[in-house]
This record gives sequence, C-alpha cells and structure tokens, in this order.
Amino acid sequence: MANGDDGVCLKEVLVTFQSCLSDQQEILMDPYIAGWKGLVRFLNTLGAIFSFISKDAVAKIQIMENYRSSEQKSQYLTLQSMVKYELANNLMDLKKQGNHSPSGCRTILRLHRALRWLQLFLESLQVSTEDSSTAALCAEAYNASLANHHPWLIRKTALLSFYVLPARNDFLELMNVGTPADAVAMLEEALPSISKVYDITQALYAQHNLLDIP
Ligand code: 1Q0
Repeated sequence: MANGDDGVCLKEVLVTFQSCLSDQQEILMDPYIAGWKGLVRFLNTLGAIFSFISKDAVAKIQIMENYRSSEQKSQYLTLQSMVKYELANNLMDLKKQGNHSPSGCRTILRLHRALRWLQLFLESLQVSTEDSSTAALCAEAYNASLANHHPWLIRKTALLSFYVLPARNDFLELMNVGTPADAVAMLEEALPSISKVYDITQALYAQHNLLDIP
C-alpha cells in the first residue's frame, strides 16, 4: 500500500473497501480490517498528535485479527456470520461492558461509527473548494457522527487535534493519487462502496438491535 518511501496511496486503501462486498452482499471481514489498517497507516503520516486515535483503532483491529486467527475463525468470515454466531452463543454483553474480552460485534460497531465519519468527511472534501478548511470539514463530519458516542474529554481532544490538519490542497496531495483534482475524482469513485458497506452494516445491526451495545 505504500507509495514511495513515506506516503500511503489512499486510493489503494479506499479500493480495499470495494472488495469487502461478497456476491451475496455480505461484508467480508478481512478486507474490512485491511481497509482500516490502511487508514491507520495514512493517519500515522499526518503526525504523532493523532496517535491517541490510531492506538485505539489498532487495538480494535487487533481484536478482530485475533478472532480471525482463532479456532472460530470461520464464524468471523463476514460481519453477517459474526453477528449470527455471537448472538446464538450469547457472546455479547448487551447491557454493560462485562468481564470477558470485547465481542466482535461491539468492536466492529466502534469502527462502523468511525466509517460514518469517514463517509461524511470524504463527501464534504469531494465538494469542497480550494479555500475550504480541512479542519472545519473534519470537525463537522465528526460532530455529526462519532462525537455523539464520545465523552466530553475525547471530543475536546479530537476537535483540538483536527487543527493541525494540512490545508485542503496539501491534504489532497498527501493522498498520493496525483493532483488535488485527481484526488477528488478518486473520492468520487471510492465513496459509493464505502457508503454501501456502511449502509449494509447499519441495516444488519439495526435488524438485530445492536446499534447501542456497550
Ligand atoms: C484525518 C483526521 C483523523 C480523524 C479521525 C476521526 C476520528 C476521531 C476519533 C477519536 C477517537 C479517540 C480515541 C478513543 C476512542 C474510544 O473511546 C472510542 C470508543 O471505543 P471504546 O472501546 O472506548 O468503546 N473508539 C472509537 O470511537 C473508534 C475510533 C476509531 C477511529 C479510527 C480512525 C482511523 C483513521 C482514519 C484516518 C483516515 C484519514 C482518511 C482521510 C481520508 C481523506 C480522504
């Protein structure tokens, strides 16, 4: 995924989300996790100030990788099979966070909420103009999504960290897909599959009443 010595080609990362969808419109866990790993690599190139975010994302990715290399790995092949398996075997704490290790469903729910942030941020970048503020777009997307699930201190810290984001054109160039116009065209191409992955997961979690698991 690296492009050059220190950059991450965001196109390759976003394309990974396209390969999440199986023929049956199920979401495949491995490319979903790989997509997040790529995003974290990109986040790490933006500076150490974001390490409090990437550490949490890495921990969640690790939990899911552990499930995918456990004896139950086949149950975690897709998000749909994971939900079915964890519900059937009572592996989720539906009321409060319990003693056993975090379930796959609660872990994916956190990443799923972050995917909504990504979707909103990419949508706004796509229609942004040269003088748009990346920090403002990022904060707006965050406030409309993840912030509703974060306590005050995390919200404050996250919003403060966004101020160091590069200006819009510099940010688009960091994506390593060519000019800012090329990057915007790439976002247009990548967004439908990200939205589809988000919508399918949202419907799956809603159907099983899992959108608020602690
Ligand atoms: C570009 C700037 C990146 C901004 C990322 C926005 C997300 C802010 C999230 C702040 C998270 C703070 C750390 C801790 C949070 C946890 O408490 C929380 C809940 O977990 P738990 O176990 O306590 O219940 N965790 C989460 O909400 C998960 C957060 C995962 C965030 C994953 C972000 C991955 C990185 C993405 C960078 C993508 C940049 C792409 C830009 C694309 C532009 C075309």
